[in-house]
Order: sequence, then C-alpha cells, then structure tokens
Amino acid sequence: MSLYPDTTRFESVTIVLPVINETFSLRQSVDILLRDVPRTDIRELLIVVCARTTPASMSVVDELKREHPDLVMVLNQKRPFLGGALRDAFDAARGSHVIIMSSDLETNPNEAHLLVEQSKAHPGSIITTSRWIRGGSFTGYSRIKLVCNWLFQRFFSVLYLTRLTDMTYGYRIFPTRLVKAIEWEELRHPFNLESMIKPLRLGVPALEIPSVWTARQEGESQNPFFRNFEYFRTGLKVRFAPRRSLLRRDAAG
Ligand SMILES: Nc1nc2c(ncn2[C@@H]2O[C@H](COP(=O)(O)OP(=O)(O)OP(=O)(O)O)[C@@H](O)[C@H]2O)c(=O)[nH]1
Ligand SMILES: [Mg+2]
Repeated sequence: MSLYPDTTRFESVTIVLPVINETFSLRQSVDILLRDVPRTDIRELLIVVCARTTPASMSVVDELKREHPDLVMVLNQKRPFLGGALRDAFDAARGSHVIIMSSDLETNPNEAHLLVEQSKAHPGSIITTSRWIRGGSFTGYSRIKLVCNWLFQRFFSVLYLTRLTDMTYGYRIFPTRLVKAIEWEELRHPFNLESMIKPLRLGVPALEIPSVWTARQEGESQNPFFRNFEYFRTGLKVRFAPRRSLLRRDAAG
C-alpha cells in the first residue's frame, strides 16, 4: 500500500494563477486556457492575489471575474509569498487535479491542455514540464542563470536518483488529494522545488513533457537571483527527512 492517497480518475482541473503585476499577460493566459482546455474539464480558474497585487492587475482580475463568473474564483492569500499563494490555492482547490503555473506567460499557457491530456491518461501521476528535454527551450534567460540552472538540475537529479530534468520549474499538474495530504513548509519560490521532491520521496510517479520558456514582457520577477541558492537548503532537507514527516498528520495512514 502506498503512503500517500492515490487518485485513479481525472474529473476536472483547478488552474492556479498567482498574480502580482500582470495585466495583459494574465488576460492572455486566461484566454489561451479557455480556448484550449475543454470547459467541461475546468473546475475553476483560481486567481490568487495579495496586498502587493497592483491596482492595474486587480482591475483585470475583476474584469475576468465579471466575464466568467462561474469559472473564475479569486482567492486572497493568507500565507505570504509565492509558496504561500500556491499552498492556499491547494487548500481551496476543488478539482480532482490542480495545475500550478504563472500569470506572466513564462509558463507557456499554450501547453496547459497537454498537461490535462496527459493527466487523463495518468491520473495518479504528476505531469511536470521541462525546458531541458527535446522540444523544450529557454528564450531570454541570462547565460549565468542558464548555467546555474543546469548545475542545479544535475545536482538534484543525482541527489534524488531521478531522470527528471527540471525540478525547479513550477509548471505542473498534480492529483489534488495528494497535494492536500502533504505537509508543505516553503513559503517562497523554493516551493517550486518542494512541490516536486516531496511527492518523489513518497514514490509518486512523475512524467515530463517539454516546455518552451519565454521571459516575461511586463512586470518583474519576485525572486531576486541570490535567492535561488536557497533551493539547496530545501533540496537537502527533504532528501533526508523521514518519509512519514512529509505527510500531514491527519493524512498519514
Ligand atoms: N499571489 C501572489 N503571486 C505571486 C507572488 N510572488 C510571485 N507571484 C506570481 O507568481 C508568478 C511567478 O513568480 P515570478 O516572480 O515571476 O517568479 P519566477 O518567474 O518563478 O522566478 P524567476 O525565474 O527566478 O524570476 C508570477 O505570475 C508572479 O506574479 C506572491 O507572493 N503572491
Ligand atoms: Mg516569472
């Protein structure tokens, strides 16, 4: 018997869109998602906002809510930062599956329907995306970040004995029961790594599909470069944590 609650059927997806300073990027993301992912597959578009979300972004969020009252849900995050936004979204998600992505167009919304298709075929797995496998790429990523990223990925794939090639990239679909059962700790960007490695340690199967990453055209990242080194602390801590401690007390069998 597995340690974690398994999922055997895809029913619908909650798509999480955290927003700080995106306007046309958020709108375009939503338009593409609604164009490509069948409506009957979408439980909700869960837009996560906070006190730092700009007034210009909030007016796009309000417009989207007015245009799609049954699909768009707006969540005011209680926990801080990106990890906090995604963790609050996991708590609120109602679909059988949940996609995490950005609203700055860096996580290519044209690929979201492929995540859903793969998830239907492998409902118990995490389908995650990679910029490093054939068909994936980076556009507008600085050379120094590219080298660091490659070194991070090699380090984590050896540490976790996995063939996954892009574990720091927060663009994936998960079974919702799984993410609700895990004891999450990160509040900032290393949550992108934590959300891959805790499931891996629990033995959850994961598949990669290629992703084309393009640098954002508006706003700026909430992740200063030096903070990327904090991923190592997360990676090492989770690698050696007892498996049971990765699950919430009420979820551990
Ligand atoms: N609601 C909410 N959204 C956030 C927060 N931090 C970041 N976001 C959004 O989450 C998405 C990803 O954040 P970015 O800051 O672009 O980070 P990134 O692209 O993963 O990081 P780098 O590649 O290191 O620049 C963007 O759409 C942000 O607006 C937060 O604290 N709250
Ligand atoms: Mg970004």
